[in-house]
Amino acid sequence: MKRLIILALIAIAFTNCKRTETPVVEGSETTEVEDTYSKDNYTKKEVMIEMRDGIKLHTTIYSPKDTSKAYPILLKRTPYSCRPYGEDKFSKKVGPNKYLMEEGNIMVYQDVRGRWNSEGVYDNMRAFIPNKTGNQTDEASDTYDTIEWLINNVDNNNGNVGTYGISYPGFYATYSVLSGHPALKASSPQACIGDFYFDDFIHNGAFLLSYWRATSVFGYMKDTPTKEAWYEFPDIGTEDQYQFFLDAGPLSNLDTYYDEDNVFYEQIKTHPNYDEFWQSRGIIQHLKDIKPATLIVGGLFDAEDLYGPFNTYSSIEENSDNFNSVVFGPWSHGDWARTKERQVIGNIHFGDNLSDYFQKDIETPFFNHFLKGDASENVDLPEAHMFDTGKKEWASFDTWPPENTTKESYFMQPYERLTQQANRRIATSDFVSDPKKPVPYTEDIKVVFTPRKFMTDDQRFAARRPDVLVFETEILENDITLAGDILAKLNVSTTGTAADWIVKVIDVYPSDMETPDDNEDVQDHLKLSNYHLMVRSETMRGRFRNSMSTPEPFVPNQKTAVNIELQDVFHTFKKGHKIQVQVQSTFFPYIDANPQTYVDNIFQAKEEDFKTQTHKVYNDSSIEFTVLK
Ligand code: PG9
Repeated sequence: MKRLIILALIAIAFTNCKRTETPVVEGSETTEVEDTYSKDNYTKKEVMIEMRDGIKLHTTIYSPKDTSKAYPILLKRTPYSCRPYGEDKFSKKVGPNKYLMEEGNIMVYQDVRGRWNSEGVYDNMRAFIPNKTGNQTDEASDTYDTIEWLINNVDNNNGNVGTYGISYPGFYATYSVLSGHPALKASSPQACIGDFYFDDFIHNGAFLLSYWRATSVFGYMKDTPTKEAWYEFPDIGTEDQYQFFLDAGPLSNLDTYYDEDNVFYEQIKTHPNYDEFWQSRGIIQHLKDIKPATLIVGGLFDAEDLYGPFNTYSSIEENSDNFNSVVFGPWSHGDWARTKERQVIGNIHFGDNLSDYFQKDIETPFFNHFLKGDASENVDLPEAHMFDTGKKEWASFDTWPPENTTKESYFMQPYERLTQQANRRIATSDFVSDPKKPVPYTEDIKVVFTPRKFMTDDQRFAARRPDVLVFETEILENDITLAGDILAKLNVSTTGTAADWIVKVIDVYPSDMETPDDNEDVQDHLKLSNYHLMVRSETMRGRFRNSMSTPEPFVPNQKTAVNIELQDVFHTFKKGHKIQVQVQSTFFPYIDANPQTYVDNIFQAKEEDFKTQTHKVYNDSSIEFTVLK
């Protein structure tokens, strides 16, 4: 009865909940000027560049006032706006970093088709058309037409163009290398989305409920160019998003917030499987025979886009002969473009001036070499520059993953043991999974635009729940360094016909680990003693265990293989630490709760489909690490 009253109250609350204020969206680095450097040293022009099909795209051009020399063009195409609009209003920072700004480059920003002050119709992760005919367009042709106009109309350019961007802008940077324009010599896709079925909104078929509000930013289409936001975040009337989503129950109860005008959310709901809708929008498949030099950048604790940068780098590396390099640091989403000195994520301090080092000693030399220097000479940059998040130091490799690695398996044994030998006697570790009492993905209940900080959260709160299985090594007698991907090979059963499986890899700090008195990073209720640092996690919606496109129910109580690939790590588990693996079936509200009863489309599941089930993990389940020799 209580739930019915709650649902009734929610239904009443939903009807007229629209937040009126215009949210400033993540990723829009352009802000009103405080620092006058850009205004003092750059001129600003705003133009509408016509594409081959007649659609005009808003383009903002910042040119150095010093016209004594020619400059490359650094282009960022974005869905997040070219704000501030107006030729008399300057962004505080122009370009990828302050070094490139102060050296002088022509910095260009463009609203992509269908966004903000550009004309046209937006399409999320617009599909690349390899053999366009006539006036057919995609983001590659829009990039080509834009570069062609810039090269021929912007004064003082040296004929060389670079592209860059973080996250969605990173996707457009990746897309740019498919344009084929000869002036495009270098591109730096950073935290670049590769495929929305594995980045951001969905992970291996599980919908990221934590992104539900963000669908409003990309779902509502505008019909005319605008310099003001046309979308609104729903006002959920609380700061406790765990409780909000828990009380909402089945996803269909959220439909009162969005009507069919939220085109993107409608698409997510009607394409639960990895079908042609999603497959056609993935860009990784097209990254072959790439000509411009590429610098792929990511954060090892990036909660939004890990699949994208790792697979963008590896696909280009396998299928092209260009200069292709990769940098992954101890960063969350976009940290490397910021200027904070202390690099801290959650409770963990990784070092100082790491972003500035990247901007000054990697990103700036990369663009200078290929856009200003003699690109025929070898650039003095490593193929792979990676940060060991356990040792907290950089290392360079000739390849990524490194060649000198081996695969080592650890088995999930009863009594919470993780061992390199599997016990021959079959046994299971069991837990009861209640979708109405889901495991929180973090202790932080606050409403977020998208999850970020949780990637280094302490996992003791989860380890102490009966619906989270824990498997842990003895205290390590030697360091062990993981350098590459991780593969969880679960053998499971459930009393139900559907289940999600989440695997977390955790670095357990020693119990005598001290928390420095001046350590303002660690939350008051925590200490680094016995800290359970999450190094990597991943989710698999069990119905997609054999195919992302063809879902299958579980047969109740039948032992079933579920393999989950976790994205690459570079982490040394030091002597005295322990490796811990956690397995659970809810991760809320990071992902939506699985009803644990097989239904064709979970977005249409009913209250009665949600059932408590008992899950088992067999002791021949293992986790395979890529270990640096
Ligand atoms: N990849 C990030 C994102 C995409 C879509 C919704 C929310 C976040 C980003 O572009 O920042």
